[in-house]
Amino acid sequence: MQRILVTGAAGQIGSELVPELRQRYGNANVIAAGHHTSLPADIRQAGPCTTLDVSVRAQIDRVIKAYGIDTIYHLSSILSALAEQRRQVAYRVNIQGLYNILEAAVDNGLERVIIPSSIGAFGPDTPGDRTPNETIQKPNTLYGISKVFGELMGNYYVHQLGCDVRGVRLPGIISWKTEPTAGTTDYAVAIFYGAIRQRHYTCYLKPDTFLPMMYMPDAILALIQVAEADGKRLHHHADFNVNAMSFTPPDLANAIQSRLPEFRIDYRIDPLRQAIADSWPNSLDDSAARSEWGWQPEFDMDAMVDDMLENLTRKLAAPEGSG
Ligand code: AKB
Repeated sequence: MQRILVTGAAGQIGSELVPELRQRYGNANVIAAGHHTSLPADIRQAGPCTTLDVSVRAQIDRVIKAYGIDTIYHLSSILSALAEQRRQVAYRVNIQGLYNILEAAVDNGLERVIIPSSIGAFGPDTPGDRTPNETIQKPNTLYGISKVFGELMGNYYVHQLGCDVRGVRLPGIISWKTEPTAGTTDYAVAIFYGAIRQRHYTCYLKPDTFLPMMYMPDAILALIQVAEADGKRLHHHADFNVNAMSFTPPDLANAIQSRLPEFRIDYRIDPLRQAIADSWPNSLDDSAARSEWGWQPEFDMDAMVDDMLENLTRKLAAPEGSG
């Protein structure tokens, strides 16, 4: 039976990955690490939780030993837009924290470490359409540099130190449980809050910004499938492209409008996030993930929009603190 530590458990992905892992491996075997006050109530109530600053190596060792951890899903990360504004914090969490996790994994003989990468690991010189798994990676953001660092370090720990590190390059993630606010692709979540609450949204990216996106259940599926894949079939390790759907803000607005006819979108461009988005690809070639561990997303844009509107409408109608 695995004993799993999830860092960044209060974040957009962590808050949904922890319940899914607990369902598969048992509540007591999945330890959620995050600031206690920010962990969702369902996570705090259902199983073990701990506070953990990943930039302090001794804290990681303490948690691994205290809970008998053998697998880490390392999700702590400062997202792209915030990383440009808070470089020191981004360095501490995304680079120092990741290094600490890998070193702790080797020294404590862990079985496996899962580290998500991102489309942020690509840059303006990367081919933008069906970006190959192996390609030019010269990101011009601190977030992107930290993601390339994570991929290269992950592969280095696999090949030089025999540590089983795996990861997928996630597109923008759309979800209704925990709202992300520090990234570049977050408009594709915020638009649903605007549509349900005010039937209006002001988008900070230009209408022709075409980006790869994925619905949360597929992101959770990708992380768990890559973690559970047969190691003998893997030629890649910490750097699998995964693709699901791509769209522009008007594409998404039209899909929402066909369900909520009064919905309107307008635009006020944020130069910081626009520049980041312009450096990212349109879509990814994920044939390596498909052939090495059977990756296949379940949600297209229409299925995602239906599910988002249904779940977010229910969440926003519920009394404060009930979910
Ligand atoms: C961000 O926008 O920073 C993230 C990502 C694509 O990695 N959602």
